[in-house]
Amino acid sequence: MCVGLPVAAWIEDGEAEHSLFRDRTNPPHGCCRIGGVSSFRRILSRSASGTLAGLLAAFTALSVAELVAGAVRPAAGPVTVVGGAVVDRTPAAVKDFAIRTFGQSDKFVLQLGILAVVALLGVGLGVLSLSHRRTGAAGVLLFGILGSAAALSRPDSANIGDALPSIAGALTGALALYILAAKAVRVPADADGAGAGMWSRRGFLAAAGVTAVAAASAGAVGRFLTARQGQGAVASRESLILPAPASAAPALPGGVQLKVAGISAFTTPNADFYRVDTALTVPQVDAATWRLRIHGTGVTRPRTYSLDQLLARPLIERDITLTCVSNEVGGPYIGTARWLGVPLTDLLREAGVRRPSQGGQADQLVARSVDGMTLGSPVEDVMDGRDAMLAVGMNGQPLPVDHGFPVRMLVPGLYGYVSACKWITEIELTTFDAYDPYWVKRKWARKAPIKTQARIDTPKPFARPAAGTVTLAGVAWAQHRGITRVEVRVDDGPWQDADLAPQATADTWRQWSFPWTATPGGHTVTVRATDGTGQVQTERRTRTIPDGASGWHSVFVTVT
Ligand SMILES: Nc1nc2c(c(=O)[nH]1)N[C@H]1C(S)=C(S)[C@@H](COP(=O)(O)O)O[C@H]1N2
Ligand SMILES: [Mo]
Repeated sequence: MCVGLPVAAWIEDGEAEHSLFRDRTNPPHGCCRIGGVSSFRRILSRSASGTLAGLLAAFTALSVAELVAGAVRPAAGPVTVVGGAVVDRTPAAVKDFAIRTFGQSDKFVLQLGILAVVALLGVGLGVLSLSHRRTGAAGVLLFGILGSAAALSRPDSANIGDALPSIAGALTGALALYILAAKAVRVPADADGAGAGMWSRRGFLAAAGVTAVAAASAGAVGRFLTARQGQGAVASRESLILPAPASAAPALPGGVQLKVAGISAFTTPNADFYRVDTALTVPQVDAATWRLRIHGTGVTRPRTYSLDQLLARPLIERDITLTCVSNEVGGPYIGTARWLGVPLTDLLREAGVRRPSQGGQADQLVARSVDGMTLGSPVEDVMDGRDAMLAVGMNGQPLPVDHGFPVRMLVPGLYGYVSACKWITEIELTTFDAYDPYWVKRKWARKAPIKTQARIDTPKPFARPAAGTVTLAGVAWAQHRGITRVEVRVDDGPWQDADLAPQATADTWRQWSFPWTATPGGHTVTVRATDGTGQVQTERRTRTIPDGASGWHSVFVTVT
């Protein structure tokens, strides 16, 4: 290595590379021109500059795309649209695995994965572009075309403008790669001595630095514009004043919340409420421009409502427990909130819709969200007198943006994926024969009433409680049928009745506890519930797909 040059080692390597070219015509001079080592350094140095050029080109492409997306439509950004396409095509088993492994960070992990793939592609194209500059740049453009195709095929894609972010990003990225690759391979024609090589290397580094700074600024401005687009939604949410309900929620009976450490809160705070959806960027809906359209088969009076029109109607307030079909036995995707909303049956009746059992033509209600998600519910269930609603409030607050602001649907007793459309904007009456909504296209069941389940909240699996009285406690649910009994079994012993907290309503979960006289050693405790129809929860274990997990929850503990 040539000592004495005040630059980083890999720049010296670059210098060695250029010197090596000259070695063919000039006698070697300096200190480190031994063939094997130098050509190794040369390759290393070439791949280092190719790698850097490719990474910067990818970074430039994504940042410019985010900038344009921020100006046009944030949801049309390449990471979001490609992520959305991946989510839509992910087989149920992989999705289940992702939810199990990464929980609610699954989307973050997906985005990191996409960035990693883009970085790798960038590196590949960067190294390629050192020898094939045009091909490298063309490669970037090709990914731009793929990105814009993904953008245009998203269900919420409104117009051709959604292709712009990917196109603009790819054009800039390709240009950056072309220029950087040119600088990276340039050998000064009349170079004489080590200095000239170093200067061309400096030219590359300077270009790389400028590119990095420009790309980072574009990305930052993009972020800023995206945040500003969301402010309309945030501001309209903050200024929304919820009307008082015409029909308030029945007061919760005293004691619905057991005083046992480690048991779930009866009412789940909004911040702790589980979230399950396919949205990579949460839809930011401005309440002022939001509309709900009701139309379709058997609708004699199609109508479109604004939020103010909905809020002017008599509202109901109800405690309802919502559950996700992807909840494993003992899983966390369940929560209870006090919801405020417009009774859905009233709106449907006004539109002329009748239940199928009363001669109505439509047996499926398809709800559509602003991001193109579709969820289908049985019209019979929605209109059978239960408190199906278009919710605007959650625990005294306007709906949080994550939970569907400004309006979401809820049907007590049905899993979320067949009832609980967030960011709803359209209700279409149709038939189960005529239309399969999003999850049904992906092999989930057309109809999915919530299965009876009991969960042990405390003790936690593998806990080591002290011998003596150990309080087993948890929740049980069978929405719209209610819970009438919970039983506990220790190891292979007899089933014993747990103590039940009062039932708030048939649409909410119910807490239970059991004072267990625990003896030292390993024990398995199991719980099962009986619903309001007298049906005992089945022992048969099923997977979550196609219509929800069944089986008993048990926990192994070691009593000390
Ligand atoms: N627009 C939209 N609504 C949706 C979904 C979705 O992916 N997109 N997921 C559904 C599912 S599977 C469930 S379980 C509930 C979850 O509601 P939460 O996130 O408020 O808990 O929302 C439902 N509504
Ligand atoms: Mo769900």
